[in-house]
Amino acid sequence: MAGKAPESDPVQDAPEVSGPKHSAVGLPAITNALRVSRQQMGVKRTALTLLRVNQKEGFDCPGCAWPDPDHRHAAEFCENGAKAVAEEATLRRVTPDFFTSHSVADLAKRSGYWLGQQGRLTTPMYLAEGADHYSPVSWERAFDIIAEELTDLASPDEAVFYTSGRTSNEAAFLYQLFAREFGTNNLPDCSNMCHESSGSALTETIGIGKGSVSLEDLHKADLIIVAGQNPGTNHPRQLSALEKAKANGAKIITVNPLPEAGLERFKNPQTPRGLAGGGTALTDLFLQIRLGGDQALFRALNHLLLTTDGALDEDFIREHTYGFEEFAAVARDKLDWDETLRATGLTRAEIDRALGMVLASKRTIVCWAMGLTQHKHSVPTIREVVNFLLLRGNVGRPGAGVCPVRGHSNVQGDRTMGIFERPAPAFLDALEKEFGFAPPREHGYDVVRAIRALRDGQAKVFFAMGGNFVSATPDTEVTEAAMRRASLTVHVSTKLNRSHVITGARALILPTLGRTEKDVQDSGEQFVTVEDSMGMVHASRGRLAPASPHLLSEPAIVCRLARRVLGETSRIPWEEFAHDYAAIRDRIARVVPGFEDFNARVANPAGFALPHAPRDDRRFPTATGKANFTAAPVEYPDAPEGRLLLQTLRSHDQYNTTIYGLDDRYRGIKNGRRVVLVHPEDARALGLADGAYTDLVSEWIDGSERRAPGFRVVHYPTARGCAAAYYPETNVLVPLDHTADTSNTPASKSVVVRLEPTTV
Ligand SMILES: Nc1nc2c(c(=O)[nH]1)N[C@H]1C(S)=C(S)[C@@H](COP(=O)(O)OP(=O)(O)OC[C@H]3O[C@@H](n4cnc5c(=O)[nH]c(N)nc54)[C@H](O)[C@@H]3O)O[C@H]1N2
Ligand SMILES: Nc1nc2c(c(=O)[nH]1)N[C@H]1C(S)=C(S)[C@@H](COP(=O)(O)OP(=O)(O)OC[C@H]3O[C@@H](n4cnc5c(=O)[nH]c(N)nc54)[C@H](O)[C@@H]3O)O[C@H]1N2
Ligand SMILES: [Mo]
Repeated sequence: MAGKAPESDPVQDAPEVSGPKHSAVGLPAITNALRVSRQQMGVKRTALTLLRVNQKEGFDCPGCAWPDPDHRHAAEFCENGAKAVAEEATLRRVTPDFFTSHSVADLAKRSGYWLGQQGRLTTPMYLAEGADHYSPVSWERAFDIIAEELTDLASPDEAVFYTSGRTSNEAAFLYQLFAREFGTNNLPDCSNMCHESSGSALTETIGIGKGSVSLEDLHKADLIIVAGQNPGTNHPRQLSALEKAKANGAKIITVNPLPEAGLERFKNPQTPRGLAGGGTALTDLFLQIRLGGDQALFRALNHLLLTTDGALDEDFIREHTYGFEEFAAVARDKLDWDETLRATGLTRAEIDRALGMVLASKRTIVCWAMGLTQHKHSVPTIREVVNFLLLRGNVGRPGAGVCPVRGHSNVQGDRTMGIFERPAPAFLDALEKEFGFAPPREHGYDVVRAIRALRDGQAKVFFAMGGNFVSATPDTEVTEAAMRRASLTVHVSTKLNRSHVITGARALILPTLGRTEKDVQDSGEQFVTVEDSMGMVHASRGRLAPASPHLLSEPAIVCRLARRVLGETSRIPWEEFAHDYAAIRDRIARVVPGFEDFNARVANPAGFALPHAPRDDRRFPTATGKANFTAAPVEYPDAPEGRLLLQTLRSHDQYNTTIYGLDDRYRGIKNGRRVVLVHPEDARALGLADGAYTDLVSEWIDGSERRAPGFRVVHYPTARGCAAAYYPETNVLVPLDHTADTSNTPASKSVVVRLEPTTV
C-alpha cells in the first residue's frame, strides 16, 4: 500500500531461478513500472508524475543520463526511469519518530533495501558524539556544527567534499566554489568510480573527456558496437535509438561476457509491434568476451585493419592524427593469436566476422559503459577503442564516434561545473578572475584517496552532496572503518541509506529536495539545469509539493553553509545566488566555456549543445594538437587454476545502491540478490551444482583475503572462467588498492575469487 513501509526487514534472500530471457521491455516492463509506482505513490500521483518525465516543461528523469529525443512521446519514460521517479516521489516518510524508535546500531543491521524503503527524509537530524540515536536539529544549529568542525581543522585539506551525479549544474557550481574558497580541491565524485577511465583516455587521445556523438549520429550509423554495457536495464531508452538505427540499416555488434536480453531483442512499448509482436532483434553479432578481454579484441581488429589493403582512412590519419607510425609498428607487425584468443575467449572466425562488419561500415560508433571502465587496464583499453575509430576516420563525422554512456543523470554536468579533484588550471584561472579569490592549485583526493586519507586520519570531516559513499565504494570493511574515524560526517540526501548509519564521531543528515519537486525561493519558483551524456544542456523543473516543509534545496544548503563557514571574509554573493538561480547561471556563463548567454539559451525548451571540438570541426585540443594514437602493451586479467574472475554488476531492480526490489527479470532471477552466475562447465569443474550455496572469497596479491558469504550458485551462460554477482553486496570483495592505472577507478569488474561451499 502506498505510504506504508514494511515493518520488518523484508530481505529474506530466497532466490528462484528460471533462466535468462531473450527480449526486453514490452508489456511486462510497463506493468512492473506501474506496480512499483503505485506501491510508492498511489494511483493519482503515479499518473501525474510519470507524464512529466523528460517532457519539455517537466523535470529531467533522475534515472540515467541518456539524452531526450527531439520528438517526445507522451510517455517518454522507461520502466527503470519510472522506478527512479517512484523512489523519489514516494508517499512514505522518515520522520523524527522513526529515529526515536530505531537506534543507529539497529539501523546499521538493516539492509540497504529496507533503509531505502522507509521513504523520504523530512527533517535535519543530528547524531551527537556518544549518542545512540539521531535527534532533530534546526538548520541553523546544523550549519553551526559543520562550521565548528571545519574551522577546527589544521588545514582545509582535512575536509572532503563528495558529490554524486544527480546534483544540478547550479548546485554543483556553488559547491565546488565553496570548497575552493574554503581552500581545498578535495572534490571526489561518483565519476571516480564510473567513467573516470573514459575521461582519462579520451582527454589524452582526442582532447576532451566526453563522447563525440549525438542521438542523430546513432540513428545514422552503419555499425554500432556496444561493449561492456547493459542498456536493457541501465539505459532502456538507448534501445529505442538502437532500434531506429537498425531501421535505417545499421548493424550491431555486442561485446559482453553475458547475453543481455535487452540487446538481443527489444519490444518497444511505444509501438504496437513492440507491445504485441515479436519486437526487433538488435544484435547481429554477439562476441561473448572474457572479462577484461576488450583491449586484446580491439588490438586484434586494429592489427587486421592495418594489414588489410585500403582499410585505413589515410587522409584523416595524415591530417588529423599523431603517433600513427609508432602505433602501427606495434600493432601491425606482430600479433600473438594464441594470446588474443586466450584473452578474449573468442574464436578467430568470430573476430574475422567482426572485421567484415567493420570493413563494410563507413560510419562506426562504439558505445561503452562499466564493462570497459572498471578494470585495471581500462584506460589503455579505451585508448585502443580510440585507435580503432581513428584508423578509419570515425571521429568527427556524422554517424561516427566515441559514445561513453554515462550513468547518473547529471554526472557529466557536475564535472563540467568543476567537480573534480584535479581541476584544469584554466578553470581555476577563470574562477579567480570572476570571484577574486585564489583557489587552491594542489590536486585533491579522488574517491579511493579520500578513503585512505580518512583511514589514516589525514581527513577528518566528510561531507556528501548526495550518494551513498560507504556502499558505493570498494572494500566495505576498510571504508566503513575509515568513515568511523572521521570527526564529522554530513550527508545531503533525499533517502535514508547506509552512509547515514556508519558515521564519524558526530553526524548530520540534511534532507533535500529531489528533481520532481517544486523549488521556490524568495524570487519565486526556480528551475535547475542538467547536461546529458551527449553534452546537451537543458532545464529541469519539479512540480510536486516538497516531501516536507523542512527541506532545503541543494543550492540553498550550499549558500547557507558557505555564509556560515566563510562569514564576512567571503567574496561571493551567496545570498544573491540563493535568492535567484539565474544569478548562478550568469556566473557559470562567465566561467565555463560553452555557457555564454546561459540564461537566454536555456529558455529554449529543447536546450542547447555544448561545443565539442572533435565532433564539431575535427579539432583535437590535445598536447599535440592532433588526435593521438597510443601504443600500449596488451593486458588482460587472468585467474589462476580453480579460480574465477568475478564482475560486480547491477540487477534490473536497483539504481546503484538503491534497491527497488529483489528481482532481476531479464536474467530470470526472482526474490533474491545473493546469487553468483557461473558457467555450468566451470561450476561442474568446481563441484558446484545449480542451487548450491557458496562463499565468495577474493584473493589479493598481498596474500590477503576477503569473504562474502552465502551466495546461491546459478548455472548461467556467461563467458568461461567468468562469474557475475551484484553490487553493492560484493563490494566487500574489491580491495581498495585494486584500481585502474591512471584513472584510479576501482576495478570492480575483475576480481579473482575462489568459491568455497558455504558451511552452515
Ligand atoms: N536502472 C538503472 N539504471 C542505471 C543504473 C542502475 O543502477 N540502475 N546505474 C547508472 C550508472 S551510475 C551507471 S555508471 C550505468 C551503468 O551501466 P552498465 O555499465 O550497463 O552497468 P553494469 O550493470 O555495471 O553492467 C556492465 C555490463 O558490462 C558487461 N561487462 C562486464 N565486464 C565486461 C568486460 O570486461 N568486457 C565487456 N565487453 N563487457 C563487460 C556486463 O556483463 C554488463 O552487461 O547505468 C546507469 N543507469
Ligand atoms: N562493486 C561495484 N561498485 C560500484 C559500481 C559497480 O559497478 N560495482 N559502480 C560505481 C558507479 S558507476 C557509481 S556511479 C557509484 C554510485 O555511487 P553514488 O552515486 O554514491 O551512489 P547512489 O547509490 O547512486 O546514491 C544513492 C543515494 O543518493 C541520494 N540521492 C538521490 N537523489 C538525490 C538528490 O537529488 N539529491 C541528493 N542530495 N541526494 C540524492 C539518496 O539518499 C540515495 O540513497 O557506485 C560505484 N560502485
Ligand atoms: Mo556510474
